[in-house]
Amino acid sequence: RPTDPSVFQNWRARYAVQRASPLVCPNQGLANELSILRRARELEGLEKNALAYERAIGMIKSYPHRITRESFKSDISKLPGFGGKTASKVLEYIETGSIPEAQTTLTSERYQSLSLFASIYGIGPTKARQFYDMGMRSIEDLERYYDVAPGATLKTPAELDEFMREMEAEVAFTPNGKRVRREGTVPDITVPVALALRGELDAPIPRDEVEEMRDVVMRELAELQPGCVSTIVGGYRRGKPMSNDADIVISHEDWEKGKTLIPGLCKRLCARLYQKGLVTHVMHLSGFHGYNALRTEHWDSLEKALTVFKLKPIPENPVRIHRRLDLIFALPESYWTAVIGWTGSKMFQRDLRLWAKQEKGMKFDSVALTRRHDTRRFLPKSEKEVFDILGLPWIDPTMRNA
Ligand code: DCP
Ligand code: MG
Repeated sequence: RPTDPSVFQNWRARYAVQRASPLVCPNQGLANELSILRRARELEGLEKNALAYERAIGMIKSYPHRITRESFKSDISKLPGFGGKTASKVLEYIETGSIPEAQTTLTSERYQSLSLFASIYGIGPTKARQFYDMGMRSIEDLERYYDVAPGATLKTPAELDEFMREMEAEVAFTPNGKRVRREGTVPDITVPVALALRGELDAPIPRDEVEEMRDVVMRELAELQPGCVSTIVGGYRRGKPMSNDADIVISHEDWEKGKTLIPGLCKRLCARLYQKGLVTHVMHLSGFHGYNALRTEHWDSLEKALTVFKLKPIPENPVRIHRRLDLIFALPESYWTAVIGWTGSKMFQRDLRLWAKQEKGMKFDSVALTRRHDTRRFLPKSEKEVFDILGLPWIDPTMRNA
């Protein structure tokens, strides 16, 4: 279904969900420079400031012409969010082809260390600043701190084995309602694993490998539970030629049976993939409610597994490396909101929530679309239906790169 033509004309609109935002825009150089400033603010914990830049970048991504001195004056300067500071940066770019502050930022030791630290999965801006304040500057400093040998081929910790055993036990026991295992009891292995595997996890994943990962996962899932459906989401779905991870949203084709078949399945799939050596590490599991998960009236969330995955070597592809893989399980009634939420971009998703709340009196998130005044829940049967309910023109995933 092609993008509604009106959204290409709609570049003045306030919400990113009203505009088409291609992966690469006519002013990509400017967007990239502004992104450095946005990232710098984010790393410094200046959230509001970062968001202001992100909004401005989003507007620029939807502008269909090259920005010149003239079009800046007639169009861009009139857009929301292009007041004093942002406007002066855009003007600098128009005059010189770069933004001086962005260039100084790139060469500053602080920015370099903070962005290096925060490039490790599991380290956010706050932790990165703490490390910097402790005097740490390099990856070697991080390795010493976490006691990870350089270039270590990390063995899965014994705790993880124990955890996976427990997990299987729980799955076997829950139908009797005997055991509840609470979240958060697994040791947090995220940063040490991400650090040890960083050379591999840093490498971008081409589209055909993302597809291969999905095929392998779904083949294993079919052995556990026939009739499951899936959509590859994230940057892949927005058309990125290379992704930093693979994100897959999974549900069941049968709207009724899915309500009881989906809960608990994420864990069982993880255990199976782990036994087969396909999932090598489980960084995080969430959205589980013990055996409550099987009492569907209380099951109102998504089950997520953030994992490290490694395909088996094949003759055509003898060398395989570790990849980040996120699995998201949704009940059929949550499937399309989950697909939209996880397709992103982050900006698109944020404005979707805002649009729903401010313009439609609704609440959108990855789990459900509801009307605020009476909490009536909509049950969309397609992605298009979600857009229709929200009164939005259809935007193809490849035009959601705000
Ligand atoms: N998302 C979400 N909730 C989270 C994490 C992500 O709703 N807890 C959404 C926003 C993202 C999308 O899911 O746009 C995928 O997240 P990624 O971090 O994987 O980002 P992308 O897939 O967009 O890019 P890439 O993975 O290539 O870096
Ligand atoms: Mg992704």
